[in-house]
Amino acid sequence: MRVLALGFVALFVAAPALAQNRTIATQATRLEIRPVAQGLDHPWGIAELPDGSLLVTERAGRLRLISPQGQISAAISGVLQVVASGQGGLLDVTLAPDFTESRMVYLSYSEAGEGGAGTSVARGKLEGNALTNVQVIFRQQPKVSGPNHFGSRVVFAPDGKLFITTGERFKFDPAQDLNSHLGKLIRINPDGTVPPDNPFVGRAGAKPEIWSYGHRNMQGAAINPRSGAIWINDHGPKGGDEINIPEKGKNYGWPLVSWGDHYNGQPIAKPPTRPDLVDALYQWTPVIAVSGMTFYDSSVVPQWRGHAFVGGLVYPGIVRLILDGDRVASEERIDLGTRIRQVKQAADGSLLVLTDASDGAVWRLVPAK
Ligand SMILES: [Ca+2]
Repeated sequence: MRVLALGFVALFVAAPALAQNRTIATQATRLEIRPVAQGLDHPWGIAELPDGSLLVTERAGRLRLISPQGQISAAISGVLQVVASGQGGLLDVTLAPDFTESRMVYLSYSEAGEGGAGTSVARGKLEGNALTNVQVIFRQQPKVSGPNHFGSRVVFAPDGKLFITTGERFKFDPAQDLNSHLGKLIRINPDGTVPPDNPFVGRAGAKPEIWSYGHRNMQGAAINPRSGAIWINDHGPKGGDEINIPEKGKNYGWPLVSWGDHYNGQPIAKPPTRPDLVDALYQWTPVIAVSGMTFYDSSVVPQWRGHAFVGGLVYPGIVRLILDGDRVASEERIDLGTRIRQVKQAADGSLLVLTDASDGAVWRLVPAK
């Protein structure tokens, strides 16, 4: 026990002094914003361990463990080399559903290789302050030049399959090319093999890992606990951020159609959808610049139960999507005063958010007493 306790202390470095708690008004409840940790360089992904500690990625390529008391560990060893440029770097972190036994952690990141860079996913076993037996289970092909549109979230479905959101690397047309992983929702087994019931298995000239296509840059995804389906959010161009519930084999339209227009002012064909494509479930014009996503399934704030939350980068806060089944009935904007990279419900019914800054923070949002 003594050795373990010493090891635990050695794991954590000194934490900077935290900002003060503050409270804000929302429709359901007054919310207290409690800083948990700060001094993180563009934190991107967060996963809560069974003991209440938090794994957080920093986009520059570091994975940190944050104790329940807010102490930040030294960088965890074993994380693979990332391309930390533009929107690329170390991105999402997700625990295996059997983490308590397996200690397996999944990381998405931008990886260099022939042609440039692409989104990859690796997994490894968390042992103390190290990831061991690290193995790459997915590599987006082809790798291309440029620092934009890597996606990416990594989400386990209730059936144990792994969804990986990607981006089209700011290359537009490849989102429609089934022989490319760019702009696709990927579905694989946790070991990287392809489930035989994926929609394009056995089709010549198509990548078998593809679940759905015609996506632009999906930086948020979550499983709706009521339906078991994956929901994603996708950055639109100038206008047209989207929410979709991607179905097997379907085409979500980018860049053939969009609710927005190209940044250079060039219009995109209207109407924003057509019969052979799936229209967005919900869209924002002007954009909020969607980041992460979570579903709220706790009784701590009963008015939020069954609703989704989406982070905003341009809109500085989180948006509550008030759902009626699979329809977005309305939204509530909760201004947090800064760019938000991820929002995730914690086991205790609070919301954890990551601020997007070079001095980024983890905040916990709880009903004020
Ligand atoms: Ca679309």
